[in-house]
Amino acid sequence: MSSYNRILTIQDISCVGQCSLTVALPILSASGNETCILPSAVLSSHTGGFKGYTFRDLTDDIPAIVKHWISEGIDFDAFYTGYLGTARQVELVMNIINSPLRKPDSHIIIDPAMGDNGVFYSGMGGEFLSAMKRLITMADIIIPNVTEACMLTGIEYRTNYDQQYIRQIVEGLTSIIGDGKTIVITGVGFRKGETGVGVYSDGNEFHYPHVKLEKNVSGTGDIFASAFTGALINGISTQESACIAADFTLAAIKETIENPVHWYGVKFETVLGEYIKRVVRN
Ligand code: PXL
Repeated sequence: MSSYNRILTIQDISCVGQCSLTVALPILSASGNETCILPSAVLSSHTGGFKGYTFRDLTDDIPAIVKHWISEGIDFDAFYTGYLGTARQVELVMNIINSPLRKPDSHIIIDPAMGDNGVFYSGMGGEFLSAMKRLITMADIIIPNVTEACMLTGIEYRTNYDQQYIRQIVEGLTSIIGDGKTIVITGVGFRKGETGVGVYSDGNEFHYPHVKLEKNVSGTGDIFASAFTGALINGISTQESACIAADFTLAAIKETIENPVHWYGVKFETVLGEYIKRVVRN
């Protein structure tokens, strides 16, 4: 089933912290695909708990990088975006998706990485949100968590909710991105101690619940989105890709949960072998 695709992933390099590109690159490579990167910024660490991190915005480098690729006739089978540093960068990503780097059948997968637990990540806010609302209209698949889904739709963030609340969010997202798209929402749980992933497309609803482990760290959304993208690109259905990605993320959290020293991320590396067994089907 697997074929070899060229994926472009656009997100930051957080040098320390196991998120964004330091997660996407190994996981997508493990899925058996060529992974090209466009670093949106270089930070000494992620912004979720480290103090005094550095932030080098690479926005000004992006147009020349893209121009070079176009002059070389390079194109990509899939575009997968994660954390982007600024609203202007989001606009540049829209230009990339509209450029000759895209093929008619390229997959466009957008993780609107902006926040968690009801709040924006450090340094993000309204202007960024407006830009992200425009970017997601270009996606085939979006992968928000509940916080990001609420920010995008303007629906109040809640931690206790029922199916109707999630349906309202899905309707709101559909009205932004249009019909015929797939919405994958992470962190959806309807019972105490439960979380999970929801997959919604064209009126179809699928929910894969699993135990909620109390390890709230940056990067789990990136691990999920990268694992999901790798599976999907290998021809696995959106629902099965979501289950594989959820199982992988949970296994990675389990590897780390007992270790307070490893507070900043999760050890996905030690469970990559299990992921490969499920997504590489030659
Ligand atoms: O998607 C998580 C993430 C990625 N990159 C940076 C972050 C975070 C979350 O805090 O700070 C720089």
